[in-house]
Amino acid sequence: MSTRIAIIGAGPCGLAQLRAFQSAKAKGAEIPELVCFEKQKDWGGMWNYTWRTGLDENGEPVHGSMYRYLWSNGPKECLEFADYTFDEHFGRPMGSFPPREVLWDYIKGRVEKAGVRDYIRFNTAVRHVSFDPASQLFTVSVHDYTKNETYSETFDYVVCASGHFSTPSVPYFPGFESFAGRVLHAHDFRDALEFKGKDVLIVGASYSAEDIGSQCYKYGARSITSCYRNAPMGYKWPANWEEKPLLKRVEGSTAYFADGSHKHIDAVILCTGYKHHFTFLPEELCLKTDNRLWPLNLYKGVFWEDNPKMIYLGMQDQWYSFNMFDAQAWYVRDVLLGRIALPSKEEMHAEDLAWRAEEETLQNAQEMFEFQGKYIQQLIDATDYPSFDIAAVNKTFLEWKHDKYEDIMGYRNKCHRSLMTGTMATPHHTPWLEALDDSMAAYLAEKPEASLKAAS
Ligand code: FAD
Ligand code: NA7
Repeated sequence: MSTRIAIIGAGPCGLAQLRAFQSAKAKGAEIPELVCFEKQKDWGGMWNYTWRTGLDENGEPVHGSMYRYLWSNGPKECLEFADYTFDEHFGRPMGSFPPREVLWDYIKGRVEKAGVRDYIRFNTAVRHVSFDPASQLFTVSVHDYTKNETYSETFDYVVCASGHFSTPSVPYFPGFESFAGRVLHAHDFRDALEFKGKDVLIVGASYSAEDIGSQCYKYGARSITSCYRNAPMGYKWPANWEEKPLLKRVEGSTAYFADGSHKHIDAVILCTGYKHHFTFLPEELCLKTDNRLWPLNLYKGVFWEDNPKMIYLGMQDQWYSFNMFDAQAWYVRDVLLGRIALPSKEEMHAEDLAWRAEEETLQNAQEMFEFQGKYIQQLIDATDYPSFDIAAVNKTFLEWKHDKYEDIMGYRNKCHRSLMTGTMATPHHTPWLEALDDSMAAYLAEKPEASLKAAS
């Protein structure tokens, strides 16, 4: 029987793995049999928006954490695929921070061109994975919701690409059970218009806090109060946005903070991050980590050291995203094709620990994205993934960070240059704060739609 590889998830990581193998096949290599299991009905992972919250139509936990009106929070030039550029997909320059639907279209364009959809079994959730040391095979048990049928198959390798921004991390604060308004986690946030005219409390101080608070501001919340555990975000917020130290408790509609202050609030949005959560994996194969740049026990950030036939993609906290997933997927492919040999377990672990030691010295954002860039460089140097100028991507990240500190509601109006093609982004027709329609049609239109112009 030929070598069989199970890929769990058809988000950007799972699709990167399929594309990596397909590109080797296109160059004449013999590739293993690939089966990608995806519990949703379509591909794109997080970028495939769902209005649902809680359980999906099959009773599975809803995967999606993305919300309406979400625009890229980093420059698209930093995540661009090196083998499929924005120019190739859209045939024209555009802004640097496109809305979700535009990026979803871009992700889909590459895999449609590669013709890898037939490898994917949609509407099929992975329920359990086990490994038999005697046969050296994995058994993967899944439920196919189209046929309403559970079945198992055996594989030589498992690539876990199920994402790690889906299972919410939900802290408790005293008084929540009797709070007068709504308490929700960022995972269940869908439409900022729900909070129009309301006093919103955001707990957390990272990407979700910053962006969900900005969404609420943009779509007309009366006030935003964000509170932090360790350090404030420290941007120049609009007049109706205040940063406070951590929430202590709520009573009725009043929130009390660690500095002794209190404030009226109508709703609490917990932007408190996500858990790496793999209900389908047994203890001996299960990655346990918090959200950080160097999770331990993964050689090259991907191979489970105790059993390197078990592979994880995209488990790091992300400055880099799509092109990092590609770098990982190409490297994994070349190991699985026998082009790169893995060292001994001891050597793998020593290298892993050295990366972790370096990660622990990182002091600021610049050092962090440079660290991740160095990691990616090492991976792409080992494969035929098209090389790109990582130092220049790091420079773009730095400009973006600077732009955010200058103008947190305006950084998305800035334009950056593609490091793949040299194409300079062009300003979007409407400043982000005024662009209320995030559809791809509105974004790609030459001018704002008449109805929106009339409304402004
Ligand atoms: P995912 O995109 O999460 O895909 C995982 C896939 O696995 C899903 O399709 C899921 O259905 C499937 N799956 C999970 N469990 C199972 C199972 N048991 N069986 C079968 N299938 C399963 N990144 C950026 O670069 N720019 C941004 O602007 C940005 N914004 C973000 C905003 C939000 C709100 C969130 C949550 C994330 C954002 N990200 C952003 C990060 C984003 O997670 C990555 O861009 C990317 O989607 C990660 O890809 P992935 O394939 O690892 O995971
Ligand atoms: P992150 O980046 O993991 O950040 C989680 C935030 O939540 C961070 O500020 C944490 O505080 C805070 N947090 C976590 N637990 C608590 C408790 N118990 N109390 C208070 N604050 C807490 O997750 P995000 O959702 O922001 O971003 C994840 C992805 O989604 C990212 O890729 C984005 O692009 C979208 P800390 O700063 O550690 O004190």
